[in-house]
Amino acid sequence: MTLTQSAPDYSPGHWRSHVAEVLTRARNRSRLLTDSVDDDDLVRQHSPLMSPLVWDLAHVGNQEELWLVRDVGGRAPVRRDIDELYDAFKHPRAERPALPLLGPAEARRYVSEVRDKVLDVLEHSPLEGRPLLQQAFAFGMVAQHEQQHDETMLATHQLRSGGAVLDAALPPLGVRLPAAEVLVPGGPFTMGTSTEPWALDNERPAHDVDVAPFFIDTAAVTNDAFMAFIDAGGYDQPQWWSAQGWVHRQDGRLSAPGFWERGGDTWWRVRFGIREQVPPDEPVMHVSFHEAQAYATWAGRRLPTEPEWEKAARWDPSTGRSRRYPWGDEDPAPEHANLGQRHLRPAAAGAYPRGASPLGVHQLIGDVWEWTSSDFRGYPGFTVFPYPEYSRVFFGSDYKVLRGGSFGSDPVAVRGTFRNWDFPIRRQIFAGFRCARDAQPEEAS
Ligand code: AVJ
Ligand code: FE
Repeated sequence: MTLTQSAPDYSPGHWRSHVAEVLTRARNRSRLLTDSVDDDDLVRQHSPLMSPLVWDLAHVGNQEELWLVRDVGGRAPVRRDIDELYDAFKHPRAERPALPLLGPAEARRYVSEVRDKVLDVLEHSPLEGRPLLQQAFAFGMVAQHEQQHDETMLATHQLRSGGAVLDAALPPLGVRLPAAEVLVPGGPFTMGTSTEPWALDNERPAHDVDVAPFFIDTAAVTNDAFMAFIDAGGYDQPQWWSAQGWVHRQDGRLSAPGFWERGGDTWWRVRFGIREQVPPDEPVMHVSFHEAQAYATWAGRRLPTEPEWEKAARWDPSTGRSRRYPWGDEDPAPEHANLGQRHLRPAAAGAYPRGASPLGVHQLIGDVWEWTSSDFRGYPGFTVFPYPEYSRVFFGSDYKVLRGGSFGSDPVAVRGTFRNWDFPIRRQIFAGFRCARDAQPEEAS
């Protein structure tokens, strides 16, 4: 039995205004992230793991041109000559600074010329007919793409050296949660979606998955808890690490999360150009999958699988239905989750009581991406849409899935079904984790 939400059925007029809003929000953010540094910082490579910010900017414009100006709009190319430069598969990130890229002023002119044409295409498109047009899918895909690169650019800001250029209010304070973990009863639930209008191909189709009963943490693992692992010698004890994880720890000489430094008997961190004491009750972040897994093993627990994470986030025990978000079917609002770069850090546990799932699991959406133990693979019945380079080429055992989005993820680019993935050694993304464990038979009801 599959129970899912019915497809929102909106008119082309609804989609036109919604698309204009999300595209504008994405562009305002791209501008903030690129106007806040000087030209030298825009063209420089702050880390071999990242593109120069000016590459991300023009790449966003180029994807928008390919999908919305040329494909959806059927219009003449703006700059066919630069397609190759901004094709992520032609040039790995480390090579990008040496390419004859558009300079900052040219890149800004290019993206705004493309945007002007896209707004005209939007006005004239029927937003029905071809699958790419239905429910404005291609526009939603492009808005999500820009926001994904904005989050990547935010990670580049975190890696750049020099003083602070970004500023934001503090997130709401944490509130003590009634329980550290909750039981998720066993049984089937509906994973993925066939109805969410802007869900990407890897989130589809909806399918039932049977999950054994398990416990999951009500909040992400904190800096304080992670310090206990460090203090206990966890980074020096191979028994907590997988074989691959131990190689990663040795090669990287890891002894603490990324951006942490020891000063006397205190841990400090640099966060967007500000050096500060590591706040004990914030979720730990800038840990690799391997560090997350080692912590969980040391704690006598494990990472949740991807189906477990999604069941904890979406399954409503009173109806048996899977929700769009932990709090229900409404789009994220500021009281639900720490999303959209409104704050420049994750919030402490309990800060978003309105965003909790029916079972009482908090902050599954926003704050930090959460590593799961699952490889990134297509769901049963997966079909490429609209291009294999978004998801399919990454399927396999090289990548681990992350769920839920971070404080740097825009609401348009996160859902209960949204799947992110990265190499298990990656630490520059805004990722943390929560732990899970099997329920024993006597605990399982
Ligand atoms: C889904 C975040 C892994 O940034 O590599 C951006 C998204 N795909 N441009 C990435 C993406 C093409 C992707 N992630
Ligand atoms: Fe991209």
